[in-house]
Amino acid sequence: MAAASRSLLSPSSTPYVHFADLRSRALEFLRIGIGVVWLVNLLFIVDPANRFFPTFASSARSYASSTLGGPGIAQFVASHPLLFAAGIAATTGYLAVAFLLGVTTRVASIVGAAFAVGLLLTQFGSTFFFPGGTDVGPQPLYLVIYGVLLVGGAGTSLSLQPWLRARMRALRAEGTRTARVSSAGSGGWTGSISTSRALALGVVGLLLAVGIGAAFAATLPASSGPSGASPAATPVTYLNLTIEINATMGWPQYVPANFSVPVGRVVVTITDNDAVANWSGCPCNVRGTVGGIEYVNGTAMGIVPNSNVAHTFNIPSLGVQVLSPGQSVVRFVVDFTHAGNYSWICMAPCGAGASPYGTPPMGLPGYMAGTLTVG
Ligand SMILES: [Cu+2]
Repeated sequence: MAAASRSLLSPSSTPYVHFADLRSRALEFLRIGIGVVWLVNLLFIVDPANRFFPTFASSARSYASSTLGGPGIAQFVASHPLLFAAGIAATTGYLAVAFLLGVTTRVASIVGAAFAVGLLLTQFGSTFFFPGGTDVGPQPLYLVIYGVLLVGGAGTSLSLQPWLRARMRALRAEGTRTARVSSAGSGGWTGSISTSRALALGVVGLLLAVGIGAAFAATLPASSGPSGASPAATPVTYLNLTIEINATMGWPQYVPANFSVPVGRVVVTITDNDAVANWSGCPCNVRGTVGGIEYVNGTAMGIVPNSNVAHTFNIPSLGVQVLSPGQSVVRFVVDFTHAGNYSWICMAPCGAGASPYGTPPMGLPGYMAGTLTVG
């Protein structure tokens, strides 16, 4: 480590950093490891069971509440699902091939780092939030790995690139001498390169990405509608619930507590007339709704501030959780795909006794529990 640090930091060292065999082998395993990560991502994307493409728009929209600088980017991505889903799939495929085979690893490191930064910025609010954190959690680690690969090169002894370069050289040798291309260093693309060349490659890559993206955005139509590209989820039913104080008991209750909806997409509105209530320790992440969000007084939220959560609306068997702040109107969308009777409950400690988790109306049917019939 000390030797490497010296050669990296020494002002008299050349821009080409030379690593010991062991170190370069370690770099290669790092490269192959990140290639395996991208291969797993690619398999997830292409497996129809994961519905990556059909649910892309709503997934993108679910990051609106956690995007640094506002929901604009997530909403733009959600309104161009074809462009961004295809772009992410293509990028994932390229990174898997590049890192696994050791081809154009320098460019792949820059592309991967740009991708990681994009994910970090758009999902910033949920990156360090547990539970409910997303797969964006390891992105800072990935950034470090890309940095190491970019600075150190990714090694060549286990990669396809030297063979490809030899082929290219052989082909070029058959051509004219005027087509000679000078190549700096022995390692070429996978070897160590100077900072200026890495920067130049980065700028070229960025310009290419922006150009291709702009071309796609200009040619592909934006999908319209409040819920993105899910025409299969129609027809839409509207369900209105209120939370009121029962005049006789003085307890809050859902009205109605038992209700029916048809199979399909249901837009639920909960008008919570109960008082404002802090719930410290609230697992306040929205789950099971379209896009993983709810609207509180018109604002999209994936995580609701626990400074005011009076009640929740949970359907445990469907993994649905919606938070209801006091004195607010909550709206969310759920796609019910199967007919049946589903129990719903409120999970917020709203009992009127000394222990609010265990006293009525908490858990009391007709107040903070009931049955939802689908079909
Ligand atoms: Cu409650």
